[in-house]
Amino acid sequence: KSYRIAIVGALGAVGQEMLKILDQRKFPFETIKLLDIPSNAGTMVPFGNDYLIVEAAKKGAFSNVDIALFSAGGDASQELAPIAINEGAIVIDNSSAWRMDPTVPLVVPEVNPEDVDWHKGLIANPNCSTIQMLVALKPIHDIFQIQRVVVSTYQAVSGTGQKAIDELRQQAECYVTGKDIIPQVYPYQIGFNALPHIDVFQENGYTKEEMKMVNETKKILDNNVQVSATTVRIPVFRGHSESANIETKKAFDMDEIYTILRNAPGIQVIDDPGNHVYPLPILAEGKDDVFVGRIRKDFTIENGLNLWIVSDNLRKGAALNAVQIAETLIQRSLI
Ligand code: 11C
Repeated sequence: KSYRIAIVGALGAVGQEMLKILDQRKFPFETIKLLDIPSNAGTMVPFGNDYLIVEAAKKGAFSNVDIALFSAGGDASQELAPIAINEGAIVIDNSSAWRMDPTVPLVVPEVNPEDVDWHKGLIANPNCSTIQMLVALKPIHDIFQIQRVVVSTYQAVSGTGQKAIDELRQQAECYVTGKDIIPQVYPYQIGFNALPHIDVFQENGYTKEEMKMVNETKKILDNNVQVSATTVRIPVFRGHSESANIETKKAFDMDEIYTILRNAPGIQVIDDPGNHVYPLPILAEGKDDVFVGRIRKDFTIENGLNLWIVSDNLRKGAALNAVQIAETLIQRSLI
């Protein structure tokens, strides 16, 4: 069987990656419809030996669509996802619009694939920094019961979108040519800097990105897992990195941790620090796995563990996870 797919926000960084991944994974599609803002309609996008022509994302565009992959921002999702569902599509939404809605499953296929079973037309794709952390935590949690995680992130500018990718490149050019750097996307220069600020600040002093890691972890993995997050934007184009300090309820041996991580789905252990081998964002770029390294015991508490977790934020953090949710729907005979 094959399926009629739509990508909403098809010209964005994640939309383009979705198209690439459908092709690379040989997803069983019958047709692929590219939808974007009306002013982009008519744009020709190379695909295989041919082109796909972008159409306007609007009412009526979803009547011949089985699965609509949305990555056009929260406002577009809020407006168009109910229309798409009404026209017969199952929506997999990459925005944060519905993630915490109790009637909407929030799914990382390596962690909670069974949650797709109770969807009512819409399945939410989690935030990129949450996804890669949970792929690494899940196999450890299953056996040793994680109680608390203290995580600091080092996030690439592509998480913000194409305009931030352009801005970092431009600031690097200004820096080497001695021109003034005028920040536009972020409140400060991102080139050669680190900004402890991703998304808007909440009343509790944390940013929205930090609270996504806290709340999405509870919904996806386990309501009893406590997360304390500090999210930081760094001048990397692609690939988010995370330093996670983990406290488990049950005692573990480091050998067990290595074995569990090496055998877990979606994880590649890269850990030979003596030979300078550890996960790096430039090595994760374009790859599907979550890379885990710097695996070491935290000797300051009884059951403590430190991990360095890196993944391509546009792939596993967004487009790939969304396509894997679609594959999960097929595997579980839900479509
Ligand atoms: C970033 N994590 O790196 C964000 C991007 O809720 O889907 C994704 C925001 C989201 O800036």
